[in-house]
Amino acid sequence: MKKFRLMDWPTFIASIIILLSVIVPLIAFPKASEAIILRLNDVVTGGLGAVYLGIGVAALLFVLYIAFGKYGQVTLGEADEKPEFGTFSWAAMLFSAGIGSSILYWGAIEWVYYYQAPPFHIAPESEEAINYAAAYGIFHWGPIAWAIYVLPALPIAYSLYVKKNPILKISLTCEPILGKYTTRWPGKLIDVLFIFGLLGGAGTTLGLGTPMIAAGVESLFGIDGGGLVLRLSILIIATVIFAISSYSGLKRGIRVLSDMNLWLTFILLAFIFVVGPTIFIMETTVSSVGLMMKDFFRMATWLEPFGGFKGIETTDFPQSWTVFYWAWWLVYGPFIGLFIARISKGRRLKEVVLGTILYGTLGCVLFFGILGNFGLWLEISGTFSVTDVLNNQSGEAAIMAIIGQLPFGKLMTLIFIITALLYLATTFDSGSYILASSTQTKVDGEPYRWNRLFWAFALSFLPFTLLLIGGDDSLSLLQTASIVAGAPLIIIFIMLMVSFLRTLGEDRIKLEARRSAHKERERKTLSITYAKRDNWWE
Ligand code: NM2
Repeated sequence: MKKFRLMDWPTFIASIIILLSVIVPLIAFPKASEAIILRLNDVVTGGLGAVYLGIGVAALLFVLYIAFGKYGQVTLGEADEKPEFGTFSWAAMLFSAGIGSSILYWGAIEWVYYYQAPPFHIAPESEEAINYAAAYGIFHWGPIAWAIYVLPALPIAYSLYVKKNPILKISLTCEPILGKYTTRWPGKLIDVLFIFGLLGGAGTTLGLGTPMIAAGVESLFGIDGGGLVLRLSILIIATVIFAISSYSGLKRGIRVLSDMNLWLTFILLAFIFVVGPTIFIMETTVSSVGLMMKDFFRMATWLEPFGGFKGIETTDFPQSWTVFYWAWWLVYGPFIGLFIARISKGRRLKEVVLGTILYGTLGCVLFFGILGNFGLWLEISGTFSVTDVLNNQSGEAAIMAIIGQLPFGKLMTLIFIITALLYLATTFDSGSYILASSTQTKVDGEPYRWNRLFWAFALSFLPFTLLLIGGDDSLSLLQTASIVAGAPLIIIFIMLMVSFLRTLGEDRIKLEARRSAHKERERKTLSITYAKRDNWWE
């Protein structure tokens, strides 16, 4: 059968088995499974907390080393190649690919959690708590997060444009370590773990995004307690949308959707900025960026090891937040890495690293600065108590209450939920594309349609189940999906770093050998070029 010829059955089947082995017990024994999952969360975040934070710092240091070290000037393509996309559209694509509906969720209410249960044993709702409430979100969506995204992009892009391997599988990027095992079970295991990771990350995203859109629909039409049925219907509608776009490979359609998305986002943020407390927003954003920079390494490494000793309180802040976030960014890392790689042809490694970190962080700062600080202002100015809504109802109700406080509240709610839906669609359209590619031995033009369609639905299985069983602790349950699925990604990231250094080193040695086999003069030029950090590899 022509439609199945290029399938990588072991990877495909193993991924489905793992997915089912999570979903079936969840449906069959919801209560017991929930308890096990939450326990797993404690074990992973408690036991691997230091490893997660370590890999975050390591990712940042690694990409900075690539950017500023001797490889920074390596061009992804021919030596004199110019970037395929202009910097503005590159930055815009990078941001909208890497960010999904979740930034609407957390951008709006992350501060509420930190305000009520602050880090560093600060008194809740105090002035210090407000400072950190505004700054910590920016940290969790800041330089380390984007370093986790850009790290996989580097070896993938290098392999695509310098080595000219058409690569759509993460295992192939580990070839320098795996050698002939790349296409055998170790390589397949890596692909399966990547797939499992992405399914977990998608579980978190859809599990948060769906109730948020449902809450928006409820507030728009004044229905109360649409509840589970409404949520599940919205999840199904969202899935059908990205199944259709992924099936028909509507390249142009998806581009139109992304453009629309950027415009809607822009309108939303600009509107809040102008009609909201503009000066408060500006001042708080600037102060928060400053506080984040001042405390950067403290935030990046804080794990409260002394909690429980000498009566010192344990808050679990780092485990509930920083570890969760790094896991969530990790599971999306290789997926977004493929995308960043695809749009970065002709750029230098240094530009890719610094561009991603800078523009990515900047975009998130705008979201948290405008959307988040508007909510914060409502709260501390006494205009409207967001904390009340969060504590007595839910996170998604709090988000909609914030948006509802704006002039033209209904219209803004509509824009907000359309934006969220579009973000989900664009994220998962490309998600199913990548999952389909990862389960084929080769991709002939595009992965098979049926395969793409399959993954579009498979992406929703886990969130569907989680929504179904999610009780009072549904946030922890959703966070756990990323945290547990993210653990194996730590090893993959280490392999990516080692592989990439090895490839760069080998290519450099090969190049030098080739050159010294030529003339002595070449050699001199090389060292001069080297000194200039020019394009030595060509
Ligand atoms: N990250 C950016 O919006 C999304 O859920 C996709 C989520 C990793 C927290 C990405």
